[in-house]
Amino acid sequence: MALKLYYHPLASFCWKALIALYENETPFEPIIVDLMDPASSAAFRKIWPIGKFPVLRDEARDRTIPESSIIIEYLAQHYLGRTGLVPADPDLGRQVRFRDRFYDLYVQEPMQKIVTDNLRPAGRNDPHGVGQAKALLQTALGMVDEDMAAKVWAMGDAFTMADCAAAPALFYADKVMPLAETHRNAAAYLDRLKQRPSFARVLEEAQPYFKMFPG
Ligand SMILES: N[C@@H](CCC(=O)N[C@@H](CS)C(=O)NCC(=O)O)C(=O)O
Repeated sequence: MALKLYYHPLASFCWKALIALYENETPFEPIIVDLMDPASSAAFRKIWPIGKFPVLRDEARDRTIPESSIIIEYLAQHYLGRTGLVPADPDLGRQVRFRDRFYDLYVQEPMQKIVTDNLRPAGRNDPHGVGQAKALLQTALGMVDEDMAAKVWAMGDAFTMADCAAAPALFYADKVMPLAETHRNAAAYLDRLKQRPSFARVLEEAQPYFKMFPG
């Protein structure tokens, strides 16, 4: 198998890469990394010393591709399928990349800050940082709600990398700040994402691991 994906089925950034792979039914070998297991973690750090996943390995081209957005760009470039994910048009491409950045930096990262604070040792919590993350998440979700008032997907009718980023970001944001009552358009968008077969498959595969979620 040319492509290998190093990932964990519960990890939100890994979901981005999985959605892109499943969208186009791109064949790959899934390699689950268990960061709690010293051997699995050490083996993974040999591939990517930063130790964050997802990481794609393309044996055919002898390339190691870290970072979820870069993985999706790489797939769009070398393993193009029926869902383009990153439009070739420069202006549309920039808009997709902006929305991808928006969901990663202003939804997913503050959500992670809030969730991972629950994993800190007793007495080492960061209430100030969590407060800042909640305020940023609130602002970002308000913007998503406005942006999604009249669109099916983040870019309109076409499903793109921006939706790959939005799906995990909104799924987990909804766990820490429920959307249904306050952000109806964002909640409806999340429902559409959950029904998209690529994301539905990711969620189904994550089911056995949800008990590990520190919410
Ligand atoms: N900017 C990176 C972020 C990757 C990231 O934060 N991954 C998390 C899982 S969702 C991770 O590896 N966490 C383990 C750790 O930080 O030790 C990307 O887009 O791939």
